[in-house]
Amino acid sequence: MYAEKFQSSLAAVEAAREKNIALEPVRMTAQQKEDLLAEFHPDYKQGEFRELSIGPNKGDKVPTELAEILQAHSRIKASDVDLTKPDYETDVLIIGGGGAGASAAIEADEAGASAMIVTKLRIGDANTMMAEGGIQAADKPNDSPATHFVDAFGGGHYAAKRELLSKLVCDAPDAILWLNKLGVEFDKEADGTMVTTHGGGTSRKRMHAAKDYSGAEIMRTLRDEVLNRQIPVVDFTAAIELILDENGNAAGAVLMNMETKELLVAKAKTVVIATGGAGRMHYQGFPTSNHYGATADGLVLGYRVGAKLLYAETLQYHPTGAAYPEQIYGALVTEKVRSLGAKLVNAKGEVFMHPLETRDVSAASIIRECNARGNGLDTGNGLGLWLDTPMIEAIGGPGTIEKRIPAMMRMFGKYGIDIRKEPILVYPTLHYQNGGLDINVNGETTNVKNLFVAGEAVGGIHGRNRLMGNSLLDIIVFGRNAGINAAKTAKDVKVGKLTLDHIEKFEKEIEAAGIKTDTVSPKLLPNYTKQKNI
Ligand code: MEZ
Repeated sequence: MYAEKFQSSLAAVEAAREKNIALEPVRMTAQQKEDLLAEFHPDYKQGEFRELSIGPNKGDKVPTELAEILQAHSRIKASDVDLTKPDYETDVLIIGGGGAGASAAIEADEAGASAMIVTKLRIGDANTMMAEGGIQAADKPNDSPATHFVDAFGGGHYAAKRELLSKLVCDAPDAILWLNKLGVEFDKEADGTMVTTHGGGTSRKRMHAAKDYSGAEIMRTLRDEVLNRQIPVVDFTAAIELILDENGNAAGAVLMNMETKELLVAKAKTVVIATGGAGRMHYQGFPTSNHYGATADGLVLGYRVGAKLLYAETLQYHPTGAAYPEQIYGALVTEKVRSLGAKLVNAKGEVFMHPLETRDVSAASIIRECNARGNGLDTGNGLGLWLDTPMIEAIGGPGTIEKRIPAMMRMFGKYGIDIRKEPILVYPTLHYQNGGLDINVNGETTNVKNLFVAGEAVGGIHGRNRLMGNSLLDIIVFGRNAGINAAKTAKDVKVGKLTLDHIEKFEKEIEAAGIKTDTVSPKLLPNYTKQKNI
């Protein structure tokens, strides 16, 4: 049920629906996209970025909020912990309990290494769980990894590291088989063929899904596998500092019990950072679709020991975050809604763009439309415009929404909005960190040995913009890859004397650069109170 103030606009949307369904919106030209992004995409707002004064990316610009935590004090001094008596010893230490961390743990275990997961919340409390629309893989006869590569490379503005993107698309069909074998209940036709759909920027239907809770279904399966294998999981325990050995190689982490604040030492032959994204940094004041723990911790941990970042200045604003009602402000409205036929419509009931442009272009287009006088609506939370969900039933027939996107129907249904009959209000929401730590094709950071990274904490796989469904894919492909290579590397590693000397070195850099800050990092949890540094 919508408030009175929306009724005349709703009537306009309804009146135009039949005509809008038949409409074939034209795609933008490359030049139109460039101009649009430069004027309206948040990544292009120069005033929102700050140059780093210290560390391996000194001189690079990153979001102001990220600069603040990258150039912050450690939560500890080296003298706070006794490195000679580790509380845990393992071959492969995996920091993060989402899809990438779980995949790494399963493969490290499979390779015969001892693996251990530490996570500041619980295993599965991660962005993987929040992913809805699906996972890409070119496994149909009309498709190929080469075509998948071309789509993703173009969508990412030709900036992806080619060897990483190539691995992503070539390993994708096997990733689907692996998940299917582990027990993921993908949507299938009666004959067992996987149901696949389009996403923004895909030239073939290659989105595999479990309705619109694909991430939850994948995470459920991975978590079961980790637990069945009896891989140790230390939950409610955050990694707050990496430990190096005397040779400068990664050799473990200082952990902090989230409740008691007790400090613990984990010694390892190799370390995998799989800490996920950064939506809870709320860059530029945006709401987020991300999990509560998405605070860019891995970037801080890696940066402080000298690991380089790649494209840390590029973020993804998912075009369709819920803009109304307030209780779900910023929550993800899956792109699958548009894959199934819903179009974006302004306050006057006009279609203003092709619904499946790539995400950065779609988000910028929505922002432009909302800013144009009379075309956006004041939702009470900010601006928004309509995503005309009843089109889905008109195109696919009654029952399509309940069958294909039941989570969306439930989410809005709780607030009295029946998306089969009424459109929904949307606006871009902070969704994904395109950039992250720079890795090679084995998943190891390019400049700190024995330090691996997987999942959203990696930069460079997708370039400067990611296509839908390539993130669930990358956590599997690069999670598995990191687990396999971290286990293999661990076989030959002799860990030297453990040190935390980098903490003091970093402090000196802060001082020498004249940085005045009270901030400590990693942030670990968002701060929705007036207190500082919780
Ligand atoms: O890849 C994603 O971010 C994704 C599948 C999101 C969605 O719209 O469902």
